[in-house]
Amino acid sequence: MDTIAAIATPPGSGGIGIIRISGEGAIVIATRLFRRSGGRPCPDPPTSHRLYHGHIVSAGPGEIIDEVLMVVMRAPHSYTREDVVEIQAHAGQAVLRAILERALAAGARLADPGEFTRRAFLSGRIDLTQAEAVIDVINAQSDRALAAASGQLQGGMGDRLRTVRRSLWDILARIDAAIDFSEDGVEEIPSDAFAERLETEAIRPLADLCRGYENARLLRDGLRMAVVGRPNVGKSSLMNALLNDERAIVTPFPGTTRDVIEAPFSIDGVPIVLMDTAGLHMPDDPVEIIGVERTRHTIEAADVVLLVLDASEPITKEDRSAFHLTQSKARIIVINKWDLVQDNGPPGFPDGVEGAQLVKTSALLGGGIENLRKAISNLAIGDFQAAASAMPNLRHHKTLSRGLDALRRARSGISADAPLELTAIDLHETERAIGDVLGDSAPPDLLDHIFSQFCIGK
Ligand SMILES: Nc1nc2c(ncn2[C@@H]2O[C@H](COP(=O)(O)OP(=O)(O)OP(=O)(O)O)[C@@H](O)[C@H]2O)c(=O)[nH]1
Ligand SMILES: [Mg+2]
Repeated sequence: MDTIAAIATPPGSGGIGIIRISGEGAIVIATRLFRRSGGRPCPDPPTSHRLYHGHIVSAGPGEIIDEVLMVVMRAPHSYTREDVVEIQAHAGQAVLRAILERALAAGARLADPGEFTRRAFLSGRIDLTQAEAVIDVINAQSDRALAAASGQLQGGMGDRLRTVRRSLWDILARIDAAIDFSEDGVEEIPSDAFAERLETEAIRPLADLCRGYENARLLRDGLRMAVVGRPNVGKSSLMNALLNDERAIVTPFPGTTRDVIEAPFSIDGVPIVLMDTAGLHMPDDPVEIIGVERTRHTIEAADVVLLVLDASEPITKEDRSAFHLTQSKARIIVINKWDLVQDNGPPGFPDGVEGAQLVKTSALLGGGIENLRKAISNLAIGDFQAAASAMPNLRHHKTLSRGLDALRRARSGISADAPLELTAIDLHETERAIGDVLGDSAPPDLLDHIFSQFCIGK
C-alpha cells in the first residue's frame, strides 16, 4: 500500500501542528526531510516511540524550514498498524504546507479524508463501530456525548455485539445437536431453554442498543427544548436565567419576542438547544401572525416543552390553548413571577395539570431556577444512562433492527414448535447483521461513505 501523508491538525495558527505519514515508506521519507540537531545522525532505523529534536530542511541546499520534534512509531505499534511518523512543527499554514510538500516530493501521496483511520480498520486494529466512534469523539459537544463516544471507541459496542454473537453460535450448535437427536428419535431438547437464552442473551442486549439510538441522536444533536406560553409571562426572562446570559430581549410589553431564538447550553453534561418562542395568542399584526405560526412548528419539533404560566394573573383562554397545544409533549409547567404572589399560584389551573411536573420560578429574581434545572434533568436526562458505552447511529440502528426482527421471529417459531431448522435460519440472519455492524465484510462504498465524513489527516 502507498505511503500517505497529511496535516493532522486543524487549519489556522496555533502552538503545534502535526504532519502524519503512514506506510511502508514513512521512515525513509521522514529521514530524507529531517536533520537531527547537534549534527548527530539518527539511528537507522530511528528508535520507535522516541522523540527526536531537529529540523526539516529543504531539498537541495538543505535550508531550514522549521524546528521540529519527530517521532517514529514502527509497525504494528501505531494508529494504522503501519510504520507511522509524526512531525510536530509550528502550526502556521505555510510551514505545515511546506513540510507536507516535502513529504509528497519525497514519495508520499496526500491522504484521503479518514484514510489513516480506514487503514486502522483494514488492518484489523479496530472494528467499524470504533472507526465511527472516532468521528463522534471529535464532534462531541458535551461530556455525556464524549463519554458515550469514548466508550464506543474503547470497543464498548463491539464487545457487546461479539458477546451476543458468541451466544448465537453456542445456541446454533445446540440446535444442530437437537436436530440430530430428533432425527435419531432419541431425545427431545426442551425448546423453552432456547427461548429463554434467546431472550436474555440476544434479544435484550440488541434491543438495549437499538433504544440507545434515540439517546445517541439527542447526544449528537442536542435535546430540543421549547419555551412556550402566552405573551408576557416571562419566557425570554426564563431563557436568559437558564443561560445565565441576556440572550433574548425582555420588555414589559407583550409581543416582544417575534421569532424563534435558539441557544445551546447543557445540563448535567447533556447538550440542549433552548428555543425561546413568540407568545401564543391571536395576533392581528402580520409579523406576529408569522411568529405564532413558527411557535407551533417549534413545539412540534421539540423533544421537551417548558410551558410557562404567570402566577400573578388568572389563567386565560390563551394559557389553555398553550396547554392543549403541548399536551402530547414531554412537558414541565413553569409557574413564573412567583415573587408577585404569596398564595398557591394562578387560580383556575387547566384540567389535567395535576399529574404534570410543576416548578415555581421567579425569572426576574432568579428564584427556582435550580429546581427547574433539576426538573429538566429528571425529565429529559433520566434515560441517558443506557447509551453510556455506545453511540448507536442510524446505520447500527437499521442493521440491528433487522437482526432483532429475525430473533423475534425465531422466538415465536420456538413457542409455536416450528422446525428448529427455521430457527437456525433466523439466527444466522442475526449473526450476519452483527457482522455488518462490526464491518466484517463491509463493501467499499459503505467504507467510502463512512470515511468521507472524516477530515483529512484523521
Ligand atoms: N415580577 C416578575 N416579573 C417578571 C418575571 N419574569 C419576567 N418578568 C417581567 O415580565 C415582563 C415580560 O417578560 P418577558 O421575558 O419579555 O416575557 P415573554 O414571555 O418573553 O414575553 P413575549 O416575548 O412578549 O411573549 C418583563 O417586564 C419582565 O421583567 C418574574 O419572575 N417576576
Ligand atoms: Mg419573549
